[in-house]
Amino acid sequence: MRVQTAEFLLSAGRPDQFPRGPWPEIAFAGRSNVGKSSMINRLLSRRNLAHTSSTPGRTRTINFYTVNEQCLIVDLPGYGYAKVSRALKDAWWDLVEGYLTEQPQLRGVIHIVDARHLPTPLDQELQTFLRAVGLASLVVLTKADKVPRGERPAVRAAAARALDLPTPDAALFFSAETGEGVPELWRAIEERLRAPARPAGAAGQGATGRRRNRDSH
Ligand SMILES: Nc1nc2c(ncn2[C@@H]2O[C@H](COP(=O)(O)OP(=O)(O)OP(=O)(O)O)[C@@H](O)[C@H]2O)c(=O)[nH]1
Ligand SMILES: [Mg+2]
Repeated sequence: MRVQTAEFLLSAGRPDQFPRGPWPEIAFAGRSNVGKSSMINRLLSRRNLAHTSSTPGRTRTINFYTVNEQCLIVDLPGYGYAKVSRALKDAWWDLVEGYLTEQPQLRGVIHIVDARHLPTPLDQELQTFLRAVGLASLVVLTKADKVPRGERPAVRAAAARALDLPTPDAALFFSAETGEGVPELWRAIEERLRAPARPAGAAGQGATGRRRNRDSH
C-alpha cells in the first residue's frame, strides 16, 4: 500500500472508547517491548507516530491510527512484562480481550514475536485465543536484523512449531531497522483488509473460557 496519510486517531483505555467508524482494522499484538510500535512506524514510513520506548510495559492503552482514510492500524499494549501487578495484568487483559472479541471491524491480528527468542507461553496462549475466537493471524518474526541469514530457516521452523502453525515457513521475517519484510507484510495486511468481517456471534467462546479460568484463581 502507498501510505499517503497516516494519523493518530485515538487512544482507548475502555471499550466504550473504541472507534465505531466504518473502516476495517488490523491489530498488532505481542510481548511488551517486542517492537510493535517500531513495526507500525516502519510500515507507515513515519519516524515516531506510534510511540516507541526502550522501557518495557509503557503502553497501557489501545492506540488507533488512520491510514489513507481507508483503514485503521491498531497498536495493542504489550503483554508479559513481569514487573506489572496482577491487578494491572487483569485490567490489561480485559481491555485487549474486549477488543479482540467484540470489535466488529477487526479483520486480523499481526502477532509479533522476537526472532532472537523462542515464542513464550504467553505467545502460545495468544495464538490459542485467536484461533478460539476465529481471528486470522499472521506471525511476524521481528528484529530479524539480529539473526544471521544462515540461522533463519531453523528459527522460523522452531517458532512455527512452538505456535503450532500450519507450515514451518508460515511466519514472516521483519526488521524495523532495515525495512526487511515491509512489502510482504503490507501484501498480507491488504489481503486481510479485503476479507469479510467476522460473522456476528463467531467470537467470544474462547474468551469466556479464559475469563472463567482466571476468576477461579
Ligand atoms: N534491532 C532492532 N531493534 C528493534 C526493532 N524493532 C524494535 N526495536 C527496538 O526494540 C525496542 C522496543 O521497541 P517498541 O517498538 O517500542 O516495542 P513495543 O512492542 O511497541 O513496546 P511496548 O509498547 O512497550 O510493549 C526499542 O528500543 C526499539 O528500537 C528491530 O526490528 N530491530
Ligand atoms: Mg509500543
